[in-house]
Amino acid sequence: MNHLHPELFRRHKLNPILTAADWPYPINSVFNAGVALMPDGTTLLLCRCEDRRGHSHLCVARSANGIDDWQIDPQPTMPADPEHHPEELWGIEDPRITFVPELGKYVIVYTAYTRDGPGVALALTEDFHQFERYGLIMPPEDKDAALLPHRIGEYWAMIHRPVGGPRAHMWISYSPDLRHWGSHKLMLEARRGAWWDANKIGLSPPPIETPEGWLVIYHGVRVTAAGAIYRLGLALFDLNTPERLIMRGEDWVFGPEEPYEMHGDVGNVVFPCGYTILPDNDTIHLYYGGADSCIALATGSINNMMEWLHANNGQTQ
Ligand code: BMA
Repeated sequence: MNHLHPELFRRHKLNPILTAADWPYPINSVFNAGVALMPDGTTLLLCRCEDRRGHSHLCVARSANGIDDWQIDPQPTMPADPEHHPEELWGIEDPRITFVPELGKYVIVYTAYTRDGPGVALALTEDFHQFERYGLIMPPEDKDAALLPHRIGEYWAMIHRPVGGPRAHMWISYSPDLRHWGSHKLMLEARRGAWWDANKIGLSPPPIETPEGWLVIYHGVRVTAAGAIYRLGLALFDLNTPERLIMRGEDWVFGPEEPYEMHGDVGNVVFPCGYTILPDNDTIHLYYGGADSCIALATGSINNMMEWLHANNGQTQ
């Protein structure tokens, strides 16, 4: 790691690891996958697949090493269900998965594309075959949500990104039952002006629980004359009061550089929705969508991210 180019994340040499060409049925693109490490060590990606209508559904891909030899479900694993869930009219997108020991279940929080814009929906599963939907838990416009893996005091906590004006920030809300949400708190504000994370930010994968706090990888959207650039930054939040910011990095730590990140349906986008943490409890496999067209893998170290945050903390607006 050097100061100018802190290579916090290393791209895998097999990138992109999944594209539409790998799919057993016709799709336009595959990107922005939620991730779960299964009890047998298998990496499960819950991939966002977009069809040629432009609507997305979710499909499972499994791999023993999390790198190659993906076994992809022969048809959509979790298709949108607009008949029973009108909020899924235009598809479901960008899942974030949290294993919740108290429930013995995976909680999937995803974007439901309603006729009034994207909202946040929640479903539970034990096996990624059957899904129990709770429906819309945050009305539009809201997305980029993930559940924390255990209660904070008595309440479940969920990070999300409502849009109510020209700037969009990260919020956190609390619930006694995963259905009813309140005590909404502003968690992290988009910066302003020339910053890489000016005006619009959002949670990327679920936060990582560390002894020092919740380590959050978030995306910032810089709008330029040539379009938007999606990059990643780091922040740390208090373990017991997760809306309390402890540190925020100044520089972005990962951005589009490779052709599969710069060119595709939406160029200049890196968009992770999940990771696995390896048995050393430090190495992370970060899975991200590249240019809304493929899935790629970058590896990193939680300790290195923490060290970098300590060295690059700056809460400037
Ligand atoms: C955001 C997300 C992603 C997407 C990105 C770039 O709004 O919701 O679905 O990867 O835009 O198009």
